[in-house]
Amino acid sequence: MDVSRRNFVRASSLVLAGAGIVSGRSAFAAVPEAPTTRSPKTQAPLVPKSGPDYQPVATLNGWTLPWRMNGDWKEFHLVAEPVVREIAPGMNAYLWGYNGQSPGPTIEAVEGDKVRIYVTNKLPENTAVHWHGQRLPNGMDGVGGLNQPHIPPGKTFVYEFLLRRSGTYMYHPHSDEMVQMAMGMMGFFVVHPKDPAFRRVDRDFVFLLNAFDIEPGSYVPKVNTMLDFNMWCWNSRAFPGIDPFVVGKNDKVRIRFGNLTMTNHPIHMHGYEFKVSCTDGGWVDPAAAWDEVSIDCAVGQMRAFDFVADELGDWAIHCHKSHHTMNAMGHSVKTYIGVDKKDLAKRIQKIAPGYMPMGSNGMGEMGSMEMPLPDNTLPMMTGFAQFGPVEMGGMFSVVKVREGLAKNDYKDPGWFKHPEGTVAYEYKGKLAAVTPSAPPEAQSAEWRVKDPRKPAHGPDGNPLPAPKGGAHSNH
Ligand SMILES: [Cu+2]
Repeated sequence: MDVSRRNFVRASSLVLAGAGIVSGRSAFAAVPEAPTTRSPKTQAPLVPKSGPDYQPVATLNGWTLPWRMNGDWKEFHLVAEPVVREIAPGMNAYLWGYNGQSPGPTIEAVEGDKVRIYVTNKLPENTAVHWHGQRLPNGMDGVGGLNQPHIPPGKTFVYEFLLRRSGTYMYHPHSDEMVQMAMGMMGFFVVHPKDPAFRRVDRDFVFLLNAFDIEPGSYVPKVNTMLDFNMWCWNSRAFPGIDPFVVGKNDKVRIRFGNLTMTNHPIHMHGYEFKVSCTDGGWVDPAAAWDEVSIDCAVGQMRAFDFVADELGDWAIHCHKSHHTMNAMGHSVKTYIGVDKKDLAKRIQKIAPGYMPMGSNGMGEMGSMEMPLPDNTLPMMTGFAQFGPVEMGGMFSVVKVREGLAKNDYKDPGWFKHPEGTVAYEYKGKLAAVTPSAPPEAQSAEWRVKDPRKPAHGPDGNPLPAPKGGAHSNH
């Protein structure tokens, strides 16, 4: 595990303590260590070395927070702090998070555990942590001012509660909440069932949906944005920076996510139908679950769905709002479909070398462009796979189903090797002439430019002819 330690308590004490070998509490520092990581890679799930058995979750481009046992308390230490997060190769964001990353590490424990969570505030302002979805004493609910004093910079607060229900939860600030969530502060919280067999799966993936508004060429999110975000992320990563969901053939798979953006996200997976198995309100009775291929996740909600991975392949998984599978710069671009801009491009290139016209034939061409971009900016549509540019960004990844994977092998297996005769192919025979359905003027737009200071005359000095019926003109 790619994790460094902030203080002198060694990783091994986690294991020893859990196994009950260390008995004297004086062996512990007063406050448990706060491990930290700089890596944005998906780290190996943290298999429990003691206590009830469970299948640990894989946090997409993230990790699980190690803990120690102190008597019968499971102790964790979160540090709220500024972090640098790689959104995808080529772009870093200056965010706020926990223990070196945004989102913070996943907290995993078991139904019936007593958890003690230390929270140290290394931010320049107050914070507080709310444990979204948990049943707990009111004073542990983490709403600054309402349930507890805010945690001032430099101070450490302690939260203690019993995990009464297994399920899918998250944590996030409830203190200057808009700013702190816009800066990336959030984390997943999974409570495993006490009965190791209950709703058990072979692979269990978790991630949070989050969004940022980061101007191309800059590093810090604009925190007052309400709707017009330009980076649509899973665990503060955007395609092609989001790791694949690697699963073995016939594995029982669970994918869980929570939405801490300002809009809803219909999450769509190709190749399978699935059943919603859990929300932040609890487990869905199997008799009440129906088949879906997309599930909408509203703001502040969490959803988990289950399926059996019996179809091999590279299956896309993405938000179905098409603007959410795009990176910055995609939203304010004018529509130029049907406009031939070659001549215009040549003229602009005289004053702005490197200028590229966008989208005469749609914007798919953007996916393969090597266009000069401001520093620290991701292309709007990008990513390559075995058949060419994928023309995506934002909330997009791939479920890679392969034969013969070892139990906890999450390594990217590369692209799917399609059996012969199972890939869409070009028809090379003769085709009858295809008559276009649309009239000619709808197939290529005609633009006329009028100088408002002059009468509408053509370059020859004669009045411009009336536009042909239906043709677009800005006269
Ligand atoms: Cu979306």
